[in-house]
Amino acid sequence: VTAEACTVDPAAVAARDRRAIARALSAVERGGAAAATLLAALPAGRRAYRIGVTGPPGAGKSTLTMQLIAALRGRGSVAVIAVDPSSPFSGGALLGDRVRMNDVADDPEVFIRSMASRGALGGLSAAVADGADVLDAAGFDWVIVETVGVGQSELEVVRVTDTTLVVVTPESGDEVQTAKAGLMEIADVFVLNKDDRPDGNAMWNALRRMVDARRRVVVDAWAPPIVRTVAAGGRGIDALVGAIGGHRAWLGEAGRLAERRRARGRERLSNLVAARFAAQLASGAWHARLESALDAIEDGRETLHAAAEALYANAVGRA
Ligand SMILES: Nc1nc2c(ncn2[C@@H]2O[C@H](COP(=O)(O)OP(=O)(O)OP(=O)(O)O)[C@@H](O)[C@H]2O)c(=O)[nH]1
Ligand SMILES: [Mg+2]
Repeated sequence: VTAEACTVDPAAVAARDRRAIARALSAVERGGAAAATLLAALPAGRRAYRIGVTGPPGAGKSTLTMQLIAALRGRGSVAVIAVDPSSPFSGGALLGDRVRMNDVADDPEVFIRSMASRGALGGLSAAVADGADVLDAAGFDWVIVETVGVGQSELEVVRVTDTTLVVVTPESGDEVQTAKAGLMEIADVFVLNKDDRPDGNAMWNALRRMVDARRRVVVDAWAPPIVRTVAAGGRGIDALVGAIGGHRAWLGEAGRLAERRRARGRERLSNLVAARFAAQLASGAWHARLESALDAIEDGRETLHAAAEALYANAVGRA
C-alpha cells in the first residue's frame, strides 16, 4: 500500500491516533477504493466487544450510551458510532447531570463519532461494520453502535453487534406492538428507559408477555432480560451492565459468539466479493468482451449460455 493510494496511515490508526481514526471513519463513510485500500491495510484480528443500542427516536439512547461509556470505562476503552443521531453528542445539556460530554471529551480512551445514514441499507450496515473494524483496529475494548428506529434498517445494523439493546420507554406501546416480531428478533436485552415516568409497569408487562410467548415457541433461545433505567439520572445502569455481561457469557458458551461472528463474516465476505464482480462487469474491459461475445452470438458462432460460461470462467481465472 503506497502513501498516495491511501491517505490515512493504518499504523497511526493502530496506534490510536485520534485524527487518523477520524479520517479513517470519514473514508469509510465515503466508501469506494480508498476505503477498501485502507481497510485491507489495517491490522487483522479483533477483540472489541460490540454493543448495539437501538430504539425509537428520543427514547434516551444517547443518554444511555453516555452512561454506558462511564460504566464500561472501568473495564477498558470505549468507542461509539452514532448513526444519524437527531440530537448529536455535543454540549452538556443533552446529557443530564451525571455524565457530561466534557467528562469523556478529553479521555483518550473514549472516542465518539457520528455517521450519516445515507445510501442503501446494505451500504449503511457495511459502512457501520467497516467503521467498527476501524475502531477495533485502533484497539478499543468496547464498541457501541447507536441507531435510531424500530424497523428494517436496525435489523441490518444489528448484524454488526454482539449484544443488542432495544431501548423503549413507557410511551412506546404502539411502536412495540407494531414492531413486535422484529424487536424480538434483534433484542438481546430490553431497556425500559425513562422509568421515572408513569406507566412503566404496563410497558414492563407488555415486554414480559412478548419474551414469555417467544420462550414457549423457541426452545433453548436466549430470553432477553428487561432492565428498567432512568438514563438521565443514572439509575439502573449497573443492572444494565450486568445484563450485557449475562448475554455475553451466554454467547460465550457452546461457541455461540464465534458462530454469530462467523455468520456475520460470511455475509460481509460474500457481499464484498460480489461487489468486486459487479464492479468488474461495469468496467470498460468487460464491456469490450461482452460486445465481442454478442457479435459471436449474433453471427451464430456461439450460444448465449456458452458465451456466459466462457466469460465467467475467464473472470475467475479458469480460462
Ligand atoms: N425523564 C427522562 N428523560 C430522559 C431519560 N433519558 C433521557 N431522557 C431525555 O430524553 C431526551 C432524548 O434523549 P436522547 O438520549 O437524546 O435520546 P435518543 O434516543 O438518543 O434520541 P435520538 O438519537 O434523537 O433518537 C433528552 O432530553 C434526554 O434528557 C430518562 O431516563 N428520563
Ligand atoms: Mg441519540
